[in-house]
Amino acid sequence: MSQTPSDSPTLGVIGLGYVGLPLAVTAARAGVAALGFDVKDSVVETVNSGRSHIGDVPHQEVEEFREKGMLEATTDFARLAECDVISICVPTPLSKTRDPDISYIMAAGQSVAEALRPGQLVILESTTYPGTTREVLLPLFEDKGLEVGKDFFLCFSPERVDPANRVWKTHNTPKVIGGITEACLERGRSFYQRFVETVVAVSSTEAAELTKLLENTFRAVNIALVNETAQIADRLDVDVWEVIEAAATKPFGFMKFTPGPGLGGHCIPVDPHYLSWKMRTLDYRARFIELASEVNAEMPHFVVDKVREALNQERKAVNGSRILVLGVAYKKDVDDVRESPALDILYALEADGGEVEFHDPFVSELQEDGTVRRSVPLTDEALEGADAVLLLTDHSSFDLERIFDGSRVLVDARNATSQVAGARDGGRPGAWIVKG
Ligand code: SAJ
Repeated sequence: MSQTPSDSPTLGVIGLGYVGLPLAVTAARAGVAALGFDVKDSVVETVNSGRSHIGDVPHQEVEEFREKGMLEATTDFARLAECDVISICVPTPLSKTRDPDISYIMAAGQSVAEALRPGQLVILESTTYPGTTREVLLPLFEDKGLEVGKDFFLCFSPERVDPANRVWKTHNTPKVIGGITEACLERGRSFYQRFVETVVAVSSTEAAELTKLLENTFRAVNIALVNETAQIADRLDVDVWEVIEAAATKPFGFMKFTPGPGLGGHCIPVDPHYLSWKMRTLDYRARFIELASEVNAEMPHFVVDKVREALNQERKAVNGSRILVLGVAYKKDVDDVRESPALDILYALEADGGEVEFHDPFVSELQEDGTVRRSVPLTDEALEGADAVLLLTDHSSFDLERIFDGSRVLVDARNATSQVAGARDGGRPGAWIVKG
């Protein structure tokens, strides 16, 4: 690592994923040397070779900061002692029983505790339940005999990365931060102000933790609302997307969300459960979160029923039919299939005897229970040979006219082909079964 100017701290980033790597390169761009820590040798080797494994970070950015000696990656967590600021950006998934799994935070916290030295500022960025910073991380550090707010500083600042978002990046997305003490908050605020345009201070780490969970619960609940509206509209034979577009003309008091095949990603389907779990320990039921989860989980079944209905109109059963799924990523223009509802739909159709293939330009293969499925090329034969084509992820690169014209039966779970359907004889814009 190059010797950074004494007035510029070295930032340690634990977890070089879709949050950590953008954070590291954003800091490096502002002249803050970044030392990335990851448990995966492959990630460390990729970064140190000047390449990026994260879609939102171009290779040349990693290469540039490597060459300038402003970015390095390591698996040696003892080097945390070199860092003046340490940001923890590790996954916070759910366990098999859908409870919070903070094992990654605990592991990172242990590593930080072992290397902790006076003067360091530690910031937890991973989304977690209110109380984690104070109840889980702080004791690990105080066990070292150091005093928070005096010898070391501890904050929570939620990450707000929206994968594939071309407008809102780490540097221009307002950053909320809360400290264990006022001195902690000041250290955290002044650090982020070096490379984040807007820093929003709140009064505690719990307030910052709950802010993030409100943001993502807001999305999960509103997505569930439009998904329920979609099921209501379907029973009323009304085009739900037309209704949503009309409602979105209201210049105040409404925010547009769109129905889809369900709720995917490693954040929105997961984060609210951290809050509902915490509330159960405080003998309170977070009903909106639980209800939203139920409604969103209905959508894969709703879509499978639409495929069944579309085939039935052709006097075919799912069993034995060839079904081509277009897009398995959890949302457009990303390569992530975590919690993707497309997988539930694909496996359900297979369980019903469907001969299912998928094409996704971002996802080359799926591995499930030892079975590997590979993305097939989107050829005319693949489209015409399918008894039903099912569009689940509306990647921007999809040629929607070709897909519509080449399909005998087309079920569209994203209303992506509505315009094409409206311009074609027999097309049904705004329906789920847009052709056939
Ligand atoms: N979805 C819908 N209808 C909508 C919006 C989303 O069905 O109107 C679906 C998507 O297809 C996807 C899921 O919900 O399967 C989640 O989509 P998302 O874009 O809300 O979730 P993420 O995980 O890609 O990113 C979100 C961030 N997104 C936005 O703010 C737009 C943000 O909430 C967080 O910064 C991020 O999760 C995180 O890390 O928490």
